[in-house]
Amino acid sequence: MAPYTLAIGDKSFSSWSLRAWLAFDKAGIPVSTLQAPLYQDAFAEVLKAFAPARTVPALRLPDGTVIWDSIAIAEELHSRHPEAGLWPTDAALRATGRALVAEMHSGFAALRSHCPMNLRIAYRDVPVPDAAAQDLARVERLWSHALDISGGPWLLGEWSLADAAYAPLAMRVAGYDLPVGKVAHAYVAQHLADNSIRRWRAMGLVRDSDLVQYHKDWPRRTWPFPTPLAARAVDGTEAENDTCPYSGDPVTHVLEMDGRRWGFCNPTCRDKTVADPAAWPAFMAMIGR
Ligand SMILES: N[C@@H](CCC(=O)N[C@@H](CS)C(=O)NCC(=O)O)C(=O)O
Repeated sequence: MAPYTLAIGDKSFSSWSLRAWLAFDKAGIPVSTLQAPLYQDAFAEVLKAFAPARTVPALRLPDGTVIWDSIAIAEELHSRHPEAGLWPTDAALRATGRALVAEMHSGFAALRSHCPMNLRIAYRDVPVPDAAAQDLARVERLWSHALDISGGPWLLGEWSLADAAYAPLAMRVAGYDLPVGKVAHAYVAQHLADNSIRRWRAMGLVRDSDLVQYHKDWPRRTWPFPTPLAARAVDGTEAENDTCPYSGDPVTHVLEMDGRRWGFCNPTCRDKTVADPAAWPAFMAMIGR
């Protein structure tokens, strides 16, 4: 059992949850997640154990203390694990990062409500009202500023909590095909290639419901993540490996890829791998790629 427990929302839609989870994943700090389903009675039920939280993410520390806001979670994690590199050691870059995070946390309401994060459906020909366009221009200005002083490829050079904060905005630019310049486009591509976000998305594709509240009338297109390696779920338990690459438990569910069969200890582990095999280092190491 991991010492930290993080309550999150539906992975396909909960942008604040993604930010907190990314901090754990990038720092390599083990965390148990509890999913509180958005717009369902079970949401409040799950959060009862995280009082006084009323939104996700909410984090329970090993001593039982609850933290109910994404910035507080990120900063507390950095304080407890300064060696994890969540913020750069360079003081000027770190200060810039904190300003970036603060503006994300309190800003861009028009853009966020016009284009809610949806990692299941991507759109094209999306009209951008003035207020959202102004937000988008400001985001580009901030990204350019940070990338200029750090040299990239992440906002502060190496991946940091600033990139966690802006990951959902990068997903909006990609998912709604929003018009941005070359620098922002390259920064969005950096997120799309990132295995942490791809794993989060793969888990959401497998486990989440498709919430119609997030549907838009605009034309749809394929999500512009890198095309996943072709794999499919198959029946039976026959596989080249005896134990699951993630848990070490016996194989019960199998996928086929390039004519070879690989096994996992439950359908979720198998299906999240089928969704994007290359995003899972333990699987790729097992198959020797
Ligand atoms: N300021 C909060 C915002 C959290 C938030 O609004 N989370 C949304 C999900 S992404 C939520 O819990 N919505 C459910 C609700 O408001 O009832 C943070 O940074 O953590």
